[in-house]
Amino acid sequence: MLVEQEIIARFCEAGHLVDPAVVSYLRERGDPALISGILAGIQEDCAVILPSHIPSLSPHRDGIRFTADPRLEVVEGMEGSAGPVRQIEDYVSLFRNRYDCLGSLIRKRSGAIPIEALTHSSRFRDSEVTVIGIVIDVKSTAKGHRILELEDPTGTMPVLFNNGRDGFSDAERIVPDEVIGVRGKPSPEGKLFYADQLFRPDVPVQHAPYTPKNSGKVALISDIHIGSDTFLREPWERFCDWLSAADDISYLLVAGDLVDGIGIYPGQEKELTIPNIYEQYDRLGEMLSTLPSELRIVLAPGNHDVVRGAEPQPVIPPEFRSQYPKNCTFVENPAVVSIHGARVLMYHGRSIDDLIGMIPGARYEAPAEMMEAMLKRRHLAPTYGRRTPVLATNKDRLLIDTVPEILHTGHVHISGISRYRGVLAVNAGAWQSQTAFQKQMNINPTPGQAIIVDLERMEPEVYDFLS
Ligand code: D5M
Ligand code: FE
Ligand code: ZN
Repeated sequence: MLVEQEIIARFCEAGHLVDPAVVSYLRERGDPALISGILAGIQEDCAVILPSHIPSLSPHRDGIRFTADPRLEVVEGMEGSAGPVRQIEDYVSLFRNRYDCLGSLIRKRSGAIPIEALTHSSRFRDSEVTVIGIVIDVKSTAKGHRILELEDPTGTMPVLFNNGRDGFSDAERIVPDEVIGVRGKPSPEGKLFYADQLFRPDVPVQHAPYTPKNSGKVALISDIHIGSDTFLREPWERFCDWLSAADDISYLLVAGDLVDGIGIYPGQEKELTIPNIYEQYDRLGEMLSTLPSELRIVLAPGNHDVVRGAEPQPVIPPEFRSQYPKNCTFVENPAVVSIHGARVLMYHGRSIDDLIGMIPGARYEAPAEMMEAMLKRRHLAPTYGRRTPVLATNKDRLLIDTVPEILHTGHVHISGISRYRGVLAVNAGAWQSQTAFQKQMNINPTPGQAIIVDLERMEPEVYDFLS
């Protein structure tokens, strides 16, 4: 086994800094000879050792490109794919599908044995092994260690992470219902598993995002909240004027909460300037009609929209779409759109509220950190049964199956940008000023911003239209 400090020290002695992704790769492999191999192949003046310096990790380009023409294609979450509400038994299939998909991502990096092989036989009692399971429950002990119940298709087992161990801060971030792998040793009677190391499905270290050529720019926004008395009409108009003149922006993506809706919270009617749900959608349609007809607009729903709240949320139904121009495409929440082959995973982001409540140190002011948490877990809403309602479906639609080039969310009304292992994460703020509720909760929005991404360079820029 290799511990973090040891790896950093080896590179430091040789005069190099080392990227955290390389450290976690080397810890997983646990082979000190790999470090010597990397050092042998590196130039002396190389300041930071990156994943690209690891000989066995050449950039991985999967070659899946959807089309060049039409340039925008809905890959997942097209109208009609969300399906109806089904029966309670389907939750078994949902979690089985989650375990199979995410477990196989972990298994690619570390062979694992069934939990039953530990609890029912003494064969592995003295060896270091890996098990993969869904976290059924997780809590801290009186002494500050982390204990969790891990379940795979063969059984369950309590797993202990000692707070004195290397990498304990990752273990503190374990949330219920995520799929993890743990390497360690069972106790002599086989009743408890002492974990040394945690594996998440994660984005591969060697992931190389695709960057399309001559593809222009995309504007990422969210949470317009038409109909609310806090909708910011003037900044919105300034944005529309600017967008109409910006002829290198070919796409506008909206990640949900298109309108404020009706009956979303008690007393909402007092905060509405348009109390009719049809009129709210019509108003937005009229506003979008003023934008250039060549702009491709993609509209996904959020928790304020007219469709069911359980995710995946279906597209806004046709009876609300009569005022929308032809260049609008309605998608589900979540959805994947491919722009010139660059994949944008759009998700409203309701689970960010849940993640902030569970992950130590998480803050509303840094929503992009929660997007990283989603990417590491390869899941948009890992924890079931809190504030994010999830529908029983055969296939877990909230899995991050294919790694996107861009992850685009909203919901918390605070913008944030981050890059994680080549994936650009953008939380796109809102067009609504602070509501009475947010004031009570001490949530300070950053409204009136659009995040523009140059797809060829994959570089984001924030434009502020508030004043
Ligand atoms: O959510 C905007 C933000 O405000 C989001 O972070 C949740 C928080 N919010 C808003 N209303 C509530 C209630 N009733 N409970 C808890 N948190 C809330 P939006 O989806 O735009 O309402
Ligand atoms: Fe919102
Ligand atoms: Zn929302």
